[in-house]
Amino acid sequence: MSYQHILYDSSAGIARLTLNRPDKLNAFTTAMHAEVRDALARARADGSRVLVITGAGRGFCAGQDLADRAVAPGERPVDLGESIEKNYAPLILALRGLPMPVIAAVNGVAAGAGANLALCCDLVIAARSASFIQSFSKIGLVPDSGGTWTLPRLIGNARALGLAMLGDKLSAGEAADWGLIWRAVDDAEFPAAVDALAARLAAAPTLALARTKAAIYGGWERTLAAQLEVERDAQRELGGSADYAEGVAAFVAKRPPRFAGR
Ligand code: T3D
Repeated sequence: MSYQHILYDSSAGIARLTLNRPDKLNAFTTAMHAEVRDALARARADGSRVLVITGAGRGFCAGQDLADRAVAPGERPVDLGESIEKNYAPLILALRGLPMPVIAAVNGVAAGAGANLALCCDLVIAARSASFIQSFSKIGLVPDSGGTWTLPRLIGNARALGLAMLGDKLSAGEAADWGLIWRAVDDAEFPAAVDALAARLAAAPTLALARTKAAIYGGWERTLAAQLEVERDAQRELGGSADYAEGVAAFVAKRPPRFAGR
């Protein structure tokens, strides 16, 4: 598939997906959703060990393209439930299910589903000038793309409800202080910080990170006893992995490990 609305490349184990409709702050259209789906399947298949998602231009993503939602008086509105079912929900689940770390490199404003796309990623790093807006209430919707699930888990009900009901802009710095994201970094340092984070994760034991991600997200649904079983099963599997053997050998030899990701 050739891409009109995103950019994708993968090298040295690092896949980079750039939402590329900068004039519209990278708002999602149906066509862009299809391209992102394709790119995520590529990242799974092409040997990538980390995925970085970012936006072209001054925004990260402004959520759904609202120009596609305007209706003339008397015209039937688009079935938003169908749009969620076909596009937004599969996107969030695909990102959560990717067996590698996913970095949201939030270069600018992230609004609506764009904010929740970022927040469903495993590590969110944002430029200090970036911001997060749950803009749904401004247009009469609920936070979607996992927002009502993710926000209270990350920051508690009080802050989740404040953000969701008021739709106010939260700066990257505040988001980091609240524990909503991993880090906010000064704009001048942002590209290098993203590259360093991606390179570090691309050299990490990918299979162990994939199991870590699945265990942590799945843990919200389990009892402690059930979670201990998940950890046991993961250690049983990982104990037979090439990366574990390498990690132990490197430790004993007092040298840096060279993980193959399996
Ligand atoms: O519909 C479904 O399928 C259900 C799922 C819904 C998921 C959702 O995401 S609903 C929420 C949709 N998003 C929004 O409500 C955010 C709308 N955008 C804004 O509130 C503002 O643009 C921002 C706060 C994000 C940024 O403001 P600012 O002042 O920095 O930029 P701007 O001037 O508003 O936007 C720049 C351009 O991008 C502008 O285009 P123009 O006038 O220069 O041609 C603006 O119209 C366009 N743009 C920004 N966001 C969207 C958009 N165009 C279409 N859809 C957008 N969401």
